[in-house]
Amino acid sequence: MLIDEAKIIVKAGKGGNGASSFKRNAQTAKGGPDGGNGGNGGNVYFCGINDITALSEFTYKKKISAEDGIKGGKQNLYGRNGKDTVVFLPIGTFVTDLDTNKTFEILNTQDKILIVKGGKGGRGNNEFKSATQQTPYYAEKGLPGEEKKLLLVLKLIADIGLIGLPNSGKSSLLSVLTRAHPKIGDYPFTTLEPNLGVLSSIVIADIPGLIEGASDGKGLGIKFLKHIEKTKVLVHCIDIQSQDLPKDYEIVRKELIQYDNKLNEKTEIILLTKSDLLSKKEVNQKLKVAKKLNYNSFTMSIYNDKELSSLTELLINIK
Ligand SMILES: Nc1nc2c(ncn2[C@@H]2O[C@H](COP(=O)(O)OP(=O)(O)OP(=O)(O)O)[C@@H](O)[C@H]2O)c(=O)[nH]1
Ligand SMILES: [Mg+2]
Repeated sequence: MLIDEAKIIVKAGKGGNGASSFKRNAQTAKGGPDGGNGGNGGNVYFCGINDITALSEFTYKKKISAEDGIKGGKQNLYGRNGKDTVVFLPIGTFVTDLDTNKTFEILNTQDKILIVKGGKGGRGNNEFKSATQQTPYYAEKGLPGEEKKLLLVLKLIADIGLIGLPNSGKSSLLSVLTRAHPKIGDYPFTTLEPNLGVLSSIVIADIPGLIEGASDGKGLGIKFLKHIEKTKVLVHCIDIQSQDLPKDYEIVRKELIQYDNKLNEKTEIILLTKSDLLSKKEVNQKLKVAKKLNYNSFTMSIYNDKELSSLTELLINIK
């Protein structure tokens, strides 16, 4: 199951305490202060990774922390800094700070983004020695590390999104256009999570089918629509056997718009699928009806090589 959302707590390491001690050895019975400084707490960084499954790490692990700094020691021994933690998130993940509501996106694999900073280590008593105070006992405590509550939401990065009612042939289309092997079945809701495929460097996303009321949570709801927010083109699949093409078309359009009005502005093509199941005459009649809804309408059968190569060409050039 593709994990595309997670709520986590990220905590940086606490600074190590400074030490309070005085030099004592066989030669020195009452030496000066020699308490070393504590190390800084480790930071937590986020980095992008080309792995859409990377959020699955947070199914059980809800708290990410970096190591605390080590406390200072006698003989001016410095505590070492706590180790940093680097967390890898899929490119396209939106990170929202739940306290400030600020959001940013993980865009690439190069940047190492500081999320929470470790606390500063405390100074040892040696650092508090002065002309007037030769024997300070005081040593600083290490400061706490920053902590944030974050919401991670992955929005898949795809160029083309396949949408439509359940059973309209979306996954079948993905499997013939690309090398992806999504599950295909002659029943609704075969697809339970998004699938991605690549057609000569164009990424195509196949999402679970939508039904009337999806925006109110019916069927699998509209939570997968976030994965087509970034696409440039929507391929709206409608089973050519539909008894009421305009109605089936509108059901899906309505849910899209209810989710986000911006989806209304995307380039859309209608694909009347399973064209092999009707006579040529019936196919042409249906195509006429579809063209009234959207002039960019085509017919398609996964068993028809000619239609398949025209569609391939169209999708490659539409980008
Ligand atoms: N005859 C014929 N059958 C097709 C064609 N395309 C898909 N099918 C069949 O239609 C049924 C549904 O196909 P899927 O690709 O699983 O449909 P889907 O839109 O992904 O369905 P959900 O994941 O449930 O939303 C399967 O039985 C397919 O074999 C086609 O071009 N011709
Ligand atoms: Mg499917």
